[in-house]
Amino acid sequence: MTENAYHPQSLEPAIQERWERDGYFHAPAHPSGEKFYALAMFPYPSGQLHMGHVRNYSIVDAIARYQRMRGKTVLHPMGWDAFGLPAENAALKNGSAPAAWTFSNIEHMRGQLKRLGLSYDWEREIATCTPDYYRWEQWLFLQLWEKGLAYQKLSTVNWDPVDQTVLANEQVVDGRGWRSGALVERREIRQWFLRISAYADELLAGLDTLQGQWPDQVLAMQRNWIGRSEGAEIHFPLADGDDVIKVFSTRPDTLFGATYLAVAAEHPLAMKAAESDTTVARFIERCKHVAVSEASMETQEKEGVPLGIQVRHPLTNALLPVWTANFVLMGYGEGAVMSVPAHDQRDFEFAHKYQLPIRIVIQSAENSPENPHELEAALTAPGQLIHSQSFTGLDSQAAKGAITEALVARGLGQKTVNYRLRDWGISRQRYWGNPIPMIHCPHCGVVPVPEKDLPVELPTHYQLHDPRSPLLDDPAFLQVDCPQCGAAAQRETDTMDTFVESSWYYARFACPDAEQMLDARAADWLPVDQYVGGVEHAVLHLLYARFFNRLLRDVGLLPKDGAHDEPFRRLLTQGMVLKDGSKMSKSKGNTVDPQAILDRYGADTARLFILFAAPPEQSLEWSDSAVEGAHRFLQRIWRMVQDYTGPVPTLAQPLGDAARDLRRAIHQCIERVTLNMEDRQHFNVVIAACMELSNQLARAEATPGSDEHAVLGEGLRTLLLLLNPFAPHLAEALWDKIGDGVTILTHPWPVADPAALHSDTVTLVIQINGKLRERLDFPIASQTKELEASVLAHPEMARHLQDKTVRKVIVVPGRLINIVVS
Ligand code: ANZ
Ligand code: ZN
Repeated sequence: MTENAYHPQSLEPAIQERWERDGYFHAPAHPSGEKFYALAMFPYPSGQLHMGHVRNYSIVDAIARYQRMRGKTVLHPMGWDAFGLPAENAALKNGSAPAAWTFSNIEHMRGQLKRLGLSYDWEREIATCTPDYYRWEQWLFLQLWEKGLAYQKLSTVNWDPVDQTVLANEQVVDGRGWRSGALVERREIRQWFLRISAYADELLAGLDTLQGQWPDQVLAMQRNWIGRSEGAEIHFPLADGDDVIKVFSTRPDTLFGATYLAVAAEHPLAMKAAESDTTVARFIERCKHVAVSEASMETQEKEGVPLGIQVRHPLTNALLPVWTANFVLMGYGEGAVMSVPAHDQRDFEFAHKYQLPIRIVIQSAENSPENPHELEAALTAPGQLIHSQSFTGLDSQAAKGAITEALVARGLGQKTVNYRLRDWGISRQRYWGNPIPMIHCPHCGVVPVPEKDLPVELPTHYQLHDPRSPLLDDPAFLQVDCPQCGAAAQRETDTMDTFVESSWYYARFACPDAEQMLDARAADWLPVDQYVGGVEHAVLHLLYARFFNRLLRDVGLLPKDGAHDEPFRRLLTQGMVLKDGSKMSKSKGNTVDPQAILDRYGADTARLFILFAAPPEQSLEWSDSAVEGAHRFLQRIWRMVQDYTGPVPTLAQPLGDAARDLRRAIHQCIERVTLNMEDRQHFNVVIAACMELSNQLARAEATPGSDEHAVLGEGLRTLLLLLNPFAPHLAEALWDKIGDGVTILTHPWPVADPAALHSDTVTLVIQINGKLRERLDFPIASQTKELEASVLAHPEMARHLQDKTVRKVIVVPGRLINIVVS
């Protein structure tokens, strides 16, 4: 081993020490000049980094380092999404306390991140399970409670009758409790909700401002999730009594085709009918055992039973029967639908199955059928109304408005908008989470914990023996005096969904030590300029964070200036890391431990490989030989720079041909790389361009003192600057040898020199009778006449033109020459 061989195992820690000592990655309290906030979705401290983490953080680190070189003030923080179920599960398994387990994992993973040389401002580190963090969430909860944006309602949970505990969905395996194996029951209990529905319209409109900055697929998923539908609420009076059944319909134009109503099994009228009708009662009971997810609603066999009651059509007064059906969701619209079998496929199938009448009221084509017997499927397209009283002849669009107005005039309906988006249930009956700051008093009901008593600290001393939350059995936590009347009262034992913590951490990073939830620093640093994480967070996390950002604004912690509505200006969703074609996972046993790669090749190789193997948004197939290849590439750069003799001289103009061509290659590379760093973010293309440049540099025959030698020096420096975002340790160490004596970290990103890009020749496409035959170089300043002559005289053209008569030569300047022959 020679003294100056490439030894990343010793080199990288030394460079990291230097970075840390000089504090290069500390962001100032307030940005000076242009700011750039780069953020990766923070990890759950599970214990070990996996390759998905390495990919995520390498992408963001490359961006952060690039932006520093662009002269921006960069904020690049890291922290821990530290509450959650795995800590409880681990505690149950090995008798540790969730807090101790979590903090020791954080210790270990922090070490791994540091070994990767990621340019974090570690002074801003956050762990969400510390009272310093979660107390502000409790504070916000109190504000939301005051505004009516946090509330309680009955909701269903999974109950394990043996372990006597509520189970999270992931603890239910094939309908049984994960530990006890007992059949899980559904129970209704009071739980806490956040009124995200109040922000549905704003969250939807905000998506338009993200167009082009977020992946289209993520925008589409959020739009669907919010699911805005315009339509009408229509009232059908009961034939007996003066009650009405309300339905929501997006097609009021089909009102005259409604032949029956269908209500959900949980609808009050179905429940009432069940009291005296055992068929209805048995049907409702059966529905209870089917999963409530919409997906299974969609695929299950459509079934129903009549309730034995009738309603009047709001415009014809005709009597229609009321059914209960398993495809009607209680949680959507009014929990009831008007069924229009001629124009809705689901209703069509149901009507066929149960012999219910079908009435065609829309004609969508020339010879659209009028007779229901001719129908093989529902006619779902809009069209012209028939058999619809005075509305006959209107088109669907006009009829929607006109029919809704007629309903309004009769007091039997109104225009409405419905959303699929449900309020966010944040209650978890788990221990390792943020306590909801509420008190239950036998006299006053639900009373908020006074602000001065915050935080409600989560006790951390428990040894867990069974899955039941220890908070339920701890009088020291449970018993409290009512803040209103002083009577003995009980604390709320539900904790918050961990998605609450991850909904605002990005804002807290701007002011991690603030004596309030956020201070003025947050407005200066937000929004995050580049957010990067897995596409599995496309809906929940990213929607909740967009919701919270608006809550923070509306409680006065962020400016209402329109520039702070959205938390993440630009989003990149990185692809998965695969091995042998499937996602790396412990259960498949196909993981590669990042630590092993770090130990063997060093951080620069790991990072370079992972960014070279695929564009960031696509999945990446692990390849040992490609890791080797990345390592060899770095070794080669190392050697090239070590072999470069003497200091880099300044360029003396004019350059000889070879030197000029080499210099052009260098500056073309700068152009190409910069474009890909900025807009496309295809770092694999960037690295490929650097590899190509390194080949060109390696071919240069540069004797010291020659102009080519000087250009080679410029080339090697440029290469280090371009590679710095990807292999920062190597770049920094080699910069010591051929750089400018100042760290490469803040060295300005190279700019392509237009004079170097300039070429004296231009390449033209040569066609014969319109067919491509050659590409030839000509002096750039040639006139059309000169070109005509030189192309015909060109030695390469002789074989194309022999035995032919040239009829005409057409020159398109700068592009092509077409020679017409016969
Ligand atoms: C009559 C009708 C006629 C309908 C027609 C559609 C087509 P989106 O677009 O998803 O909002 N619906 C309303 N509430 C429902 C519930 N709780 N469970 C199941 N289905 C329900 O869907 C709105 C349509 O879904 C509504 O418009 C209603 O059926 C049905 F030719 O009303 B429609
Ligand atoms: Zn009280």
